[in-house]
Amino acid sequence: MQHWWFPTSASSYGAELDNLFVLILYITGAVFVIVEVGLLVFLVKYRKREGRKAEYIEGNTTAEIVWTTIPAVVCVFLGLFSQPLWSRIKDPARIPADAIPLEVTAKQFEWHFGYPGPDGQQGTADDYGKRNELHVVVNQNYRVRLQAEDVIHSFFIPVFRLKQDAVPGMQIMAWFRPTRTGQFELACAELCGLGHYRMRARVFVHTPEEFAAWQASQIAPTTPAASDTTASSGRTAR
Ligand SMILES: [Cu+2]
Repeated sequence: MQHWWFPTSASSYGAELDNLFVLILYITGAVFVIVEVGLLVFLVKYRKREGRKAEYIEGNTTAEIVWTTIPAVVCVFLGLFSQPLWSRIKDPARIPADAIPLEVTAKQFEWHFGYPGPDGQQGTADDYGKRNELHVVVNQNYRVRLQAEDVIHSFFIPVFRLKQDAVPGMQIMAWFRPTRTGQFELACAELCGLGHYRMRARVFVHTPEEFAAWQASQIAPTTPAASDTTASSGRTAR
């Protein structure tokens, strides 16, 4: 289900994560309202009044058991209930086998995307790289190997509902399948220095034909590069 107050959901698991978010919001929201209303009612009901003495209460075991058990049950339920979805999204062993590998390197303050080229394999001669532009094909699985060169960054594509820290010295896997064509935002979601606010990239979700045309323009050195500033560094040796 698409919730009107969320950004567009554009990945295979986006809608399920949104539903989980809303479920947790309903539960915690209900608790919030009950607690705040109770607080206000008690404030008024037990306010200072002439002729009424304050009472000394030592505690109420029944009440304590109830207000400990209910949150514990709710938390354990939410943990068990959400586990299958999180494991499908985050478990590296469950990344779809046909996923295309992408190398993503974060550094102050930019993103570098290493593409496997037409052969779909990383580490071959037809690989190419692009700064701050992530180009993918709609309805295709992608496997991202995330690395950071300097400090901790966070790879965040809101419309995909994908957020994953990039940690120096670690190679962290993530995956996604875009379900909507268009241009979206990728932002660093971990305060990583003075330029953090501008550490963003654009995500282009293409049709297969559009992607093929874009990829051809990246590989053929004779093709005139686009006039934007990132184009000059479009090809890097890897
Ligand atoms: Cu960053």
